[in-house]
Amino acid sequence: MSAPVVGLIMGSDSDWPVMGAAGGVLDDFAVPYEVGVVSAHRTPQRMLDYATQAADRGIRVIIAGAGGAAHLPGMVASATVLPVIGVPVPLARLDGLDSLLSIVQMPAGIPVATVSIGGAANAGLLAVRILASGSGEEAERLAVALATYSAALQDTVIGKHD
Ligand code: RP5
Repeated sequence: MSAPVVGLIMGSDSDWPVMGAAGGVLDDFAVPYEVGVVSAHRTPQRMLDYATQAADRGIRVIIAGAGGAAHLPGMVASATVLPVIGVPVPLARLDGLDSLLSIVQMPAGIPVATVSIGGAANAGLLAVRILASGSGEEAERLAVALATYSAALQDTVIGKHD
């Protein structure tokens, strides 16, 4: 078992039905990852510890999902220099617009790559792309796998109405 290179975290276990799609993509690309519940509001010290220690543990990309007052991705991004991908999790009220705005409106200097509301699969793919943009055998393997994935994606639309 390889050490995890992606940290997949969320504000609550209730986010998993959405965030699981990111894990599914990472599984598909055989990218080792860890999963954890880290809440900006309920476990602030745990969140800071996670963010400040992740790089030293070998994590290269963090995917952080939260709903409502979704401060987790931004707060984590403020305490690490790792790339952070934010996933706005839709809750019963406001359909995730609150989550989206909480995550996307970051002040200059603290970037969070925000995907669409509920867009955890794209968060997983973006993490794979970030890892593929590096150097070395693993990056090359992922680049080839992404090219294969993209080619297969074309087949899902081409010829459907020809
Ligand atoms: C957020 O509050 C979590 O990310 C979750 O989306 C939302 C609700 O959490 P629970 O009350 O279901 O634990 O912090």
